[in-house]
Amino acid sequence: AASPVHVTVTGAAGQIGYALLFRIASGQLLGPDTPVRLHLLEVPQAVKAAEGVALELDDCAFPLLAGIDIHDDATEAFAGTNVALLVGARPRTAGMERGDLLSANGGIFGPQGAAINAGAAQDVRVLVVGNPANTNAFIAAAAAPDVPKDRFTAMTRLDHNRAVGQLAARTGAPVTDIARVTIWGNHSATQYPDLLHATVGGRPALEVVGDDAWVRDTFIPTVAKRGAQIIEARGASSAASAANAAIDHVRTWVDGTPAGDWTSAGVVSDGSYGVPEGLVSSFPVTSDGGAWQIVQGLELDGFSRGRIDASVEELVDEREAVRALGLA
Ligand code: NAX
Repeated sequence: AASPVHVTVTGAAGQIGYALLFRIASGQLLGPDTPVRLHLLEVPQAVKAAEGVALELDDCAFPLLAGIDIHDDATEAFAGTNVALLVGARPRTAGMERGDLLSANGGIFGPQGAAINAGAAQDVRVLVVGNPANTNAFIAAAAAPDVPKDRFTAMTRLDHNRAVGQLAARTGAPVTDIARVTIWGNHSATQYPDLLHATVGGRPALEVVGDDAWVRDTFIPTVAKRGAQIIEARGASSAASAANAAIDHVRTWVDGTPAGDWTSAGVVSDGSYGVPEGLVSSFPVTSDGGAWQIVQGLELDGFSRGRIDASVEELVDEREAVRALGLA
């Protein structure tokens, strides 16, 4: 039998963790032939709850689950890990300024990046889900100078999947007919969900939709503010859909993108599309099963350029704030 792949999940006792761990253990993250060993990282006060989740995982008797370790120490949790899902973060609470939020999260993602640098496996792949995801990934990558920068990613796959869902609903096409949707920029309300290059059944999506006002006034804000709509309706933030997107992100990274299509992920910019090098920004990306590649050569109209620039400006501001705080 294959030896187990080590998967670390932080925030394991949280609501995304609860939706994520059972899917990983059932084989949906790495496929039906790959046993996994889970490492759950929590803050000390949530370790007991994480132990409860582990009891439930035991009770599933998953054939692929090769073991569970529970940690409250990042160095131990990331030792030897192949896939690191950084879900736990400090949420913004009432009265908290952005500086406070970045500083609290810097105190989490800096040490976790350092722990990954110190002990993760050579082939480690990191996905940051915890918000502000792009900048948390930037902080973690900065704290891991020996790990190639392209191993650090931030999740915009939920935004991508939301965009695919909205386009399918509008056009009546099955989601499998939709390709080349892109999320650009920050995982925040400034993100740019882009249909310029998208296709529906091989035809240009904008032509199939035939209504620029819908794209601008309905599609973009619906996708960008979907998180708030979920909170309003459910009384809690997206959890199962976020876990699903994390699964999709890693699965696509490891298995590769289908020919002719791409997905969206926050990756460290190489300067493509004028996004300053080093920022973790969402781009259209392909994978060959190894590393993400930013799709090159897409033509952008003035509207798209403006939307991308606005979101990237927010990322630049976050980077400056993080630097001013001495976090990266
Ligand atoms: P919960 O508050 O339910 O769970 C978070 C868990 O993280 C808690 O159990 C907490 O104890 C733990 N935690 C906090 N600090 C930690 C640390 N230093 N080490 C290990 N664990 C730690 O939040 P949940 O709903 O699960 O959301 C988790 C994060 O995902 C939040 O930051 C949230 O904003 C973010 N999201 C990101 C999305 C994305 O698309 N990138 C979408 C969904 C979600 O909003």
